[in-house]
Amino acid sequence: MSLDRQKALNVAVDAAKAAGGLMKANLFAEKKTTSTTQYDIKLELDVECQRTIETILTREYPESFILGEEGDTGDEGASHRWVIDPIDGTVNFTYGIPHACVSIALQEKGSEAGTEAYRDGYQTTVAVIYDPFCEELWTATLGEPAALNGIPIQVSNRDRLEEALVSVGFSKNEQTLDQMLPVVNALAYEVRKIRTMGAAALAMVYVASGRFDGYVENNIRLWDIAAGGLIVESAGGVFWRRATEDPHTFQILASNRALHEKLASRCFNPDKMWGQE
Ligand code: LIP
Repeated sequence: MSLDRQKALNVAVDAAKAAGGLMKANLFAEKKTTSTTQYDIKLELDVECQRTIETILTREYPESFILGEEGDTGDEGASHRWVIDPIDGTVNFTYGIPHACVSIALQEKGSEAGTEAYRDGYQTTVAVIYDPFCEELWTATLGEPAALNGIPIQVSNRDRLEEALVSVGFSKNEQTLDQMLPVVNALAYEVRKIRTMGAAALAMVYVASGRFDGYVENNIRLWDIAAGGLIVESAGGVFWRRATEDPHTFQILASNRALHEKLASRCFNPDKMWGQE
C-alpha cells in the first residue's frame, strides 16, 4: 500500500522543526563531541537531534526503516525508509556558524518516471530541508514543484560559466581533497565565484532556489543528498549522482539545466571516477 505522501511530508516537517529548535537553542552552548578527526567533528547533539526526529517519525510510521548519519533502526527490508542527517553542517555548527540544517528524506522501493533509483532500488519521494537560523524550509514531493516556505522555486537560468556561482564540497579525508582541489582549480578561473559552505544539503537547496548554479562533491553520503536531490529535480534542475564502492556514498553534481554539461565536463570524466587517470 503506497504511503500518503502529503501526510508523510507534514510529519517530516514537524520532525525537522523539532530538531531545528534544538540546533537554534544550542548554537552558542558548549559543544560536547563524540568524535573529532582532522576534517570532521561529530556531536552529542547530532545524536539527540536524530533521536528527536526518530521519535516523531516512528510514532506515525512504526514500521519504518531509518537510515541516519547517527545510526540505523528498524526493518531494513521495509518498503520505505527515512534517510536523515540530523545536523548537516556539523563543523559549522560546532564553531558557532549559523549555516547548518536538518535534512529528512522519505525513500520508497521501486521506480517511478522522472527519477533514477539509487543503487539499491530506493528513490526519494518526499524531501524536507530546514535551516532554523534563516527560518527557511524547503519541501518537495515527487511529481510536485519544490517550494521554499511554501512558495514554488526554480533553479537559475544562467547559461554562462563566467556568471556562475558554483559550490564545491570537501568530504572528510585526504583522498577526497586530492580529488576535489583539481576540480576547484579547473573551475575557479572560469566561473564568477567558487563557494565552499560546509553543508551539502543547503548547497543543494541553494541550487534549487537559483542562488547557486551548481554544487559538486565526491564521497558524499546519502543522508547529505537524498532530500536535496529531489528538491533540485523538483525545481527543474539536474541531480547527477554515481554510487562509489563505499556503502551509501556517491559523487554528485547538482545544477541548473543550462550549465549542467559545461560543469560536468570540467568536474569529472563521466566515464571514470575522480582520480582515475
Ligand atoms: C557535511 C557535508 C559537507 C561535507 C562534509 C560533511 P555533516 O555533512 O554537508 O558537504 O563536505 O564533509 O559530510 O557531517 O556536517 O552532516
